[in-house]
Amino acid sequence: MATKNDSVKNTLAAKAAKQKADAVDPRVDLANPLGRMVRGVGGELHQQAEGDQPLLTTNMGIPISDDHNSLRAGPRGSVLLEDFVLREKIFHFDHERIPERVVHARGLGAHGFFELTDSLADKTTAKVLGEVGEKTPVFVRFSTVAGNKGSADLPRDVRGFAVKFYTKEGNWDIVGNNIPVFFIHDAIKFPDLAHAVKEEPDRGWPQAASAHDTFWDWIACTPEAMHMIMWTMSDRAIPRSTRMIQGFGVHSFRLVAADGTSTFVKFHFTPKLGMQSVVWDEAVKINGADPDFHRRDLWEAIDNGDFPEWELGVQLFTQEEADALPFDHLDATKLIPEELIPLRTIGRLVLDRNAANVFDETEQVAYSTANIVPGIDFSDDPLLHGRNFSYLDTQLKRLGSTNFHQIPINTPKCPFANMQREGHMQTIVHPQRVTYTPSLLDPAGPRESAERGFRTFPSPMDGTKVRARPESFADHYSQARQFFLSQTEPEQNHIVAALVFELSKVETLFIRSTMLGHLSVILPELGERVATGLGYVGDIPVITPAVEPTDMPLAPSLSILARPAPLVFGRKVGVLLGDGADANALASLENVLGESGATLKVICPKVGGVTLSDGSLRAAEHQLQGGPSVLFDAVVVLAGADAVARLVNDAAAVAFVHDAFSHLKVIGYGTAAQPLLDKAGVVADDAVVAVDAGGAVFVDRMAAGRRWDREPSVRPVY
Ligand code: HDD
Repeated sequence: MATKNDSVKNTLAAKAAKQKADAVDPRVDLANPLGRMVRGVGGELHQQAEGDQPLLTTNMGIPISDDHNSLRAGPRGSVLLEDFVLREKIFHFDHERIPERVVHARGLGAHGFFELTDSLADKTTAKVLGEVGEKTPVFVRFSTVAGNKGSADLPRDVRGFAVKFYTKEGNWDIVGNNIPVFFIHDAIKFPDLAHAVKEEPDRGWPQAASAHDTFWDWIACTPEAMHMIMWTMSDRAIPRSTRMIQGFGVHSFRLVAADGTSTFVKFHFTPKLGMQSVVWDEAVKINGADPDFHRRDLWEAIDNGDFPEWELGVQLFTQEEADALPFDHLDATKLIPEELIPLRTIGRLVLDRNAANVFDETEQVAYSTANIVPGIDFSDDPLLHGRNFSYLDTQLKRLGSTNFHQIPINTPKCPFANMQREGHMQTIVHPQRVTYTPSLLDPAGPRESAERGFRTFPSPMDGTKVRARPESFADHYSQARQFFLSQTEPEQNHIVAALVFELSKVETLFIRSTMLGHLSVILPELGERVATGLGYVGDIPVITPAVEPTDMPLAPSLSILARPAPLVFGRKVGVLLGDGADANALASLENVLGESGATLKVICPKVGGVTLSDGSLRAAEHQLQGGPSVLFDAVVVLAGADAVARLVNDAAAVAFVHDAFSHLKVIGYGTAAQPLLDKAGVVADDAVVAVDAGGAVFVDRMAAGRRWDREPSVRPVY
């Protein structure tokens, strides 16, 4: 838990100043007040200078005299085919959409940098991991998986965590998730998984939800998915913010040193803000109140100079250590607990610049697990090999050309040269005569380098061609059990509740019962609790696993709540104000929250604001209907007695307080607001805090997090 001094040290202002110094080589100087890129006479892009307003032209550069009226035969006559200005404008508009990603369609992205703090030069020749202090530009895209591009930000789903490092030796991508394991261990099953979870094709729903028959049908037939199911049913799948999720490379990769030795590596990003999730009822309501909750949160944080940061940690292990593990590290449905192979922190990832244009950058960015640089190599994970094929392939479909690497967000920031030519949308003019190697005609042309070029680690290979799974992948339940048992009690309750919710949406009874069979293999008590929650009558079917699960040591690192998190810094407090609200209490709150790095947002019955006790006017950021408490980490109610009398009869005000209580949040209140708390059913506990005398106690209580032991009194625990 961060101390108060830590938080104070980390005020937003200090952080912003520090990060300003950290900024690296942005492609576009956004300091330009006009913020617009224009083409110069030679076609080069440059920032528009003040007073340098460009002519509105067609794409052919022809100046436009009237952009609002099409060419007509008389003011009331037909539109003429001759109107090339109209034709080009509509033509371009008609073709604005490109296919959305087949999975991970909804995403949000930002620029930043990776700074190496601990060298791995003894393990890898990759410069990005060798030179301490080196800052490598990055572009990160977070995403949900199942939903379409226009879906909401908070379905129960995995979150994509894809990082493109623009290194001096080429682009290196970690295309990871916020969950360290995957549903399957062979890429051949991926289209089935995606088809099962996406909306059902005969009816077109549900959107962005796994709670339906086809998903659970497929899961019930796929025991290897059980470990991942424990994760997706946990609070990991409903994060409070993309700034508060971990990111995992999932697979084992190799690091290859100058002397040719190889070390296995797994990559973990851990958020500085700690991990935090919402509760399910909150997620459901946030999706309605603000479907852009996550993208707004990230955008605003970066815009305010509160730059999100992650530590990059690595788990390093040799072939011998891998062989000694009680499971196969090449199986992507398994993880290596930090308790078994500790994380070594080697750097920090900071996001300090929002994408300038969501389509140009976030939509067009093309990640691939196959993008690795010299000194990093693949392991023999079969899922990884399938992915390496898939990502290149999908970009051609999505972006329409083999030249998608020429789209600025995908272009390496280091020199690149080869003999690949032509293709749709070629934007580079290649003046060379020689487009092949070897050649005597062009001795200065690009040539390979045995020394600097990428070399595959010469791992020995043999075997008979076969379609088979290794026996070492066959234990599908032990790590699922380990995950469940490593959670704190509230987290276990949430997994049970999520399973009850999801399986209650499944209409086909034998899918429900088969799932109960699997859950009982994971842990008999888990199967029983979910059966109770479903009101299931009858015997739970017996499922015989290929390998009987074993009890693995508990791994607290798998829990969110067991890990320390600074729960005030970077959080938002919603203050519901009514006329006559105590100006001193508000000032104290604002002060102490500001010092702790939290933001205060004012909600009033009318957006114009309220008159405080000292006669001053305080405007609101949200009108009450548009600012429900689900949008905030903690809430406060301050209002004079007359205003409270009005709020008591406003359902939105009652719901504001009631929801905050049932979402286990810390509630601050001026004593005049007590009738509203009573109407909302608030029962006093140590997370319901009077703030008349100042905000210090409120902030201290916020640092302790949600009041989990309130939960059994507000919703059933099965
Ligand atoms: Fe994938 C996108 C992560 C397995 C095929 N995947 C995609 C993205 C992320 C992941 C974060 C979004 C990238 C972006 O923001 O543009 N995928 C994973 C992880 C996996 C995984 C962590 C397992 C460890 N994926 C996986 C398999 C296949 C794919 C097994 C196919 C064989 N994934 C794709 C894709 C996507 C994609 C169809 C859709 C859009 C894209 O690639 O660029 O190729």
